[in-house]
Amino acid sequence: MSGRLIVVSNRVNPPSGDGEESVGGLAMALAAALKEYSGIWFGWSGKTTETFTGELNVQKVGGVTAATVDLEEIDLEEYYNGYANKTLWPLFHYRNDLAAFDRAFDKGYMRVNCRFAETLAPLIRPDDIVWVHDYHLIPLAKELRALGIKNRIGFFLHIPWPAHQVMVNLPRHRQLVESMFDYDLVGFQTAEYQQAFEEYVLNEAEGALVRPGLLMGFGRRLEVGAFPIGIDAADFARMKTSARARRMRDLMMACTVFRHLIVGVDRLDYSKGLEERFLGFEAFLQRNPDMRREVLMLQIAPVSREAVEAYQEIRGRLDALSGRINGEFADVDWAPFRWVNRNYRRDELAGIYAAARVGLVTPLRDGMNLVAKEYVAAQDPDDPGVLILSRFAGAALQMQDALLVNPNSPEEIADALKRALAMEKAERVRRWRALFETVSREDVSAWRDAFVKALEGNAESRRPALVV
Ligand code: ADQ
Repeated sequence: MSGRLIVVSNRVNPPSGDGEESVGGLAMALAAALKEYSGIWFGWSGKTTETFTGELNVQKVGGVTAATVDLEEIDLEEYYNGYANKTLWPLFHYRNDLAAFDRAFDKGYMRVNCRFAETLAPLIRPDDIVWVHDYHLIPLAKELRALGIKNRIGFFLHIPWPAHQVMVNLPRHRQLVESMFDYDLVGFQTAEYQQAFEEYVLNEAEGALVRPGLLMGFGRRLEVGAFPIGIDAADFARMKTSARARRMRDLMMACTVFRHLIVGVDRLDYSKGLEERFLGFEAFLQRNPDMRREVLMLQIAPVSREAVEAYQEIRGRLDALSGRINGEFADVDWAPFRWVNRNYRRDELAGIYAAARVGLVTPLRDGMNLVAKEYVAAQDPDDPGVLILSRFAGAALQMQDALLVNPNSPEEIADALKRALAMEKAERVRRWRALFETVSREDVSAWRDAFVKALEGNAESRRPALVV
């Protein structure tokens, strides 16, 4: 690559590199990408000011150049908590019932995308390529083009693209999708989401599929593709043998002597299927009295997006449910369930995964799900645990050797738990090897390289809009 890579995402939070990284698969993946190429990571600082100044703060964090800008409180309300997390997130995760449609959110979203573009544009040099991330910034390319930026710009969506009939619930859905045609390349996590996008364009935008990966719509052309994100598998493998990871593993082993640990690790989010998962564990305990004392379930779920009501509500329901399960089954010397709402260092998480006989990953919808991949990467090759995975996680397409379940069914989760706990070592090893092979091969570098290559290879595609 001759120029630089400019990565743009809502938050800029490069990991410090000491294992104490922040939550969110995105941050990890982007930092890995930027270390490889020289470049800049641009986005919101996480701070608010009284009035927007557009002042840039540039610093090096963990080997990555971060350029950040502060936003106003109202931006946070309308753009971040509003349009991004109260409108697009629920809708794209098939929770139309939780989606709020409010024109003020819409305006705030457009305003922040415009502010981002105005602050970013002066940083862009002619040879740079720009890689924009996620649902917060869909119209960014349109704003950059309006300012005369002609560079190659790609967009990657980390969350699902919903079915056509779901997408049309969004007021002004056409404007939003049309703005995606200002990118040179739009990437999705899976071929399924790509197809859903294509179907929308064919039906709503007088579209046509010119060839696989090349779409016409709104009288313009757009390259699309599926780029499943992975984890930094090599780094994870190194981390799992670290002293801290081993200490954590030993600690977990010590609290589960004669028992099997079942682990779930998720941001506290209604898309992660936590209620159904808790009910699945409860059903397992109810139906298998002889196995009750043989298991401990640990669910780690740090709170997120606390300013959004739906997140406060689900937390309340989960607190009650975890209390009910322990109240129902615990004994004086034993409780079946541990519910923990804090963050852990990544090396500690690796140790926790390693100690768990079952990784329970059951989102109702998930763009990819990196926890499933981390769980696999952390296992002992000679005595690995079993991954139970939702068929509605993007990861399920690559991880067919997991026990795949319908996350809406607590009974199916209970059955899968029983099967996982009874699984012979030979089968566990066979399944794990296939999973580990995929997780190692299709890792974060493969994802990044495939996307950047596709975006670069697309150099000649900025042609004048075609009128049909
Ligand atoms: P998320 O919805 O955040 O990501 P996920 O892919 O599972 O979901 O990534 C979560 C990350 O946070 C993992 O790396 C995990 O280790 C970490 N994490 C979770 N709980 C933690 C805790 N208590 N302490 C420390 N770390 C914790 C979005 C999309 C996903 C998509 C990713 C990447 O929703 O579908 O896979 O982006 O594209």
